[in-house]
Amino acid sequence: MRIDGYLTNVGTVGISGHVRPDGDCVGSCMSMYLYLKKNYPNIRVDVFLEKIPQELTFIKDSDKINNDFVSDVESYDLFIALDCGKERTGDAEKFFDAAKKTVNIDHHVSNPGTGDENYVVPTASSACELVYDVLDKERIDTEIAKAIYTGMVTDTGVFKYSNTSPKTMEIAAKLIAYGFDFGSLIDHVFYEKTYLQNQILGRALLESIRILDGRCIVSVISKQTMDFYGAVSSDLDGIVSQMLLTIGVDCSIFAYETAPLEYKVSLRSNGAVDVAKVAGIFGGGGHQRAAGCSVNGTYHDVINNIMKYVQHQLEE
Ligand SMILES: [Mn+2]
Repeated sequence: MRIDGYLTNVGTVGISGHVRPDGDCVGSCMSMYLYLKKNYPNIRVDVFLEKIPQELTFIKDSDKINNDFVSDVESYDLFIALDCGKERTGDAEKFFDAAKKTVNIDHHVSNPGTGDENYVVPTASSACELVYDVLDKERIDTEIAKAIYTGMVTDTGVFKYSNTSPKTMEIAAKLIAYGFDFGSLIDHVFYEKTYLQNQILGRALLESIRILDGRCIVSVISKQTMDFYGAVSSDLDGIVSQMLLTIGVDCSIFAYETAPLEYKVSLRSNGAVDVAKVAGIFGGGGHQRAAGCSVNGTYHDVINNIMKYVQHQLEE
């Protein structure tokens, strides 16, 4: 697919991604926006997304995103859905439905392709990788390259997850040739934490225990501790992954109290344990190496219950 092929006689373009936008969603929408604004100055382009995470606001023109999903254009000549099918575009779906022509670019295997024209490639690392594919490489600039690179970094966990392919790295190589500070960009969109987040990470690591001959590591944060730091659930992202990076550990379990006798549990594994199976027993789900569930009971009940199933798998 070449996006330039869909822009003849087009005066208005709408763009949207999925609800609760992440790096790939914002990166793909904004790189497409910046490309159209740069190369088609006479086309009106509107991007519709919910409020974006603070760490993505460095992307050029992200302050021009329409957050209230109100537009004086009733029917866009072209509407582009990125990083999702039309059903996940939230309040932008009405614009998609009313558009004269629609294009859907996505990398989710569950998306059958919801546009008049579709470029859905489940083997791609990210929607941003696919946006790079459809743009004319001669007409990309540094700001477009940064936006594309952002989504590739966040969706691959900094080129680490199994969705990272040789093609991903080839595209990333071409993007960094634009000369931006990719080290700072990676720190900013992926590794940086607030002081509060680092403090609560430290607390969780300090109070963790190892069980099953050190093959499993467990930690819990109580509601009282959350309140003490003024932490919300998103401040706990990444704790369970950090715990797994302990030598000798095959499985990490992190629980936090959401209400009295109610815990949200995250599980990670290096492959020795299928944590999706464990989470599934408690009504949760996920992937083999990353899963989650909610469990009721005291902290000790919750951990003992889950450990039974982890132990079972490790002994198999
Ligand atoms: Mn994505």
